[in-house]
Amino acid sequence: MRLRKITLREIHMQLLSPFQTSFGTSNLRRILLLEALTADGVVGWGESTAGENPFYSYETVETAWLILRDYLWPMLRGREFAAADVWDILSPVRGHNMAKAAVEIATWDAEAKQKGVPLAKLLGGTRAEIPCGVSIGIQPSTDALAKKVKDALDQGYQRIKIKIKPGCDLEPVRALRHEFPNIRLMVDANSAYSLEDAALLKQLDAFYLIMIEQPLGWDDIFSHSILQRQIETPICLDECIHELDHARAAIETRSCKIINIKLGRVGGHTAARRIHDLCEKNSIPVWCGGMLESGVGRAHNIAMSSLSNFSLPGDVSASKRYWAGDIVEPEVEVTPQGTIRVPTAPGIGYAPRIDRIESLTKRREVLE
Ligand code: OSB
Ligand code: MG
Repeated sequence: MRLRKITLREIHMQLLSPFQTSFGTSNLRRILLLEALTADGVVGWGESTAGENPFYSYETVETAWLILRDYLWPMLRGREFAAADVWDILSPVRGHNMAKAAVEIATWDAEAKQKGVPLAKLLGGTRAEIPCGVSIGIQPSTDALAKKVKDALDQGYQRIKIKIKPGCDLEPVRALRHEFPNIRLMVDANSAYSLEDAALLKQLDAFYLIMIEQPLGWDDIFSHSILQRQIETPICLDECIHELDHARAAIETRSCKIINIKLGRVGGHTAARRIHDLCEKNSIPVWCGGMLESGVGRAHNIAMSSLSNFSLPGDVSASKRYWAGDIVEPEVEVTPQGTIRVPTAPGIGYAPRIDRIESLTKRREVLE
């Protein structure tokens, strides 16, 4: 394909309730959406998962915008390529994977639409439905947390993840395990601990969690290898895995037993698939993480989750958990069995609602 232009948009979306992690609280999402128009008139949609602040990763909406406009678009402009080539074309830019992913995933949507096939199929996905879990932020009280957990279980979600941070870890986990002894439960620390906390993290073993996600430094694979030798709970890496070599290092050093793949963090579908394939060869199950995405990013997550080694429930859940109204039609819905049906329409299979997107747009730039 050849791209005629790309349009960058910043939209603002209010979360239905604040989302608190060990690194901060999110209320209003600023989301960079990218619309790519091909020479033959097909439109592909992408979303950067860059945050409002450089706290989860160093990227922000501002850095992603700048990198897309000044570096990534000039590398693609006027060129003929397939979606599967984009990751390698953009490789001279080091890092900035969330910026890269925004345009890379849009080209995959466009190519699937050109071919008239669902994106999941173009990527090689084999699942008709994906298993879903929820990620529940830090709550003001244990009672509030237990209520959120119960609501999610009532809706059918197959796995519960709660956020933890120092001072808010053993107690909520103990309380939940007491009330829900049989559920698939896990915790996510978002890098809030250090190896000095190993004894405390070891106490989590008593609660047979299915995993602990990213307890230590955001780019410190080595320390996780030391911690994993000391605890029974499987470690899942999120923040540490930015590229294939990180996944290889984590597997070889036995720093984790599970990997969370996020399209933004790894730079799009091609990079995600390479990590997926490497993990599959090494019997490391993967699951799809979430970044409080709009329906566009969520649709891409669903397509990616249809690949065979996404065998654990991910953080991909229904639109209505986040937004009063999503920007795609239909909204993303979860079945009573806690699954999402992979759409069968061409491309991402959910139609962006242009009227709604326009009304949420705070900034726009067209690059030709
Ligand atoms: O660590 O998985 C994370 C949200 C923002 C930044 C990091 C994370 C998260 C989540 C939310 O856990 C997952 C979701 O989109 O529901
Ligand atoms: Mg995480």
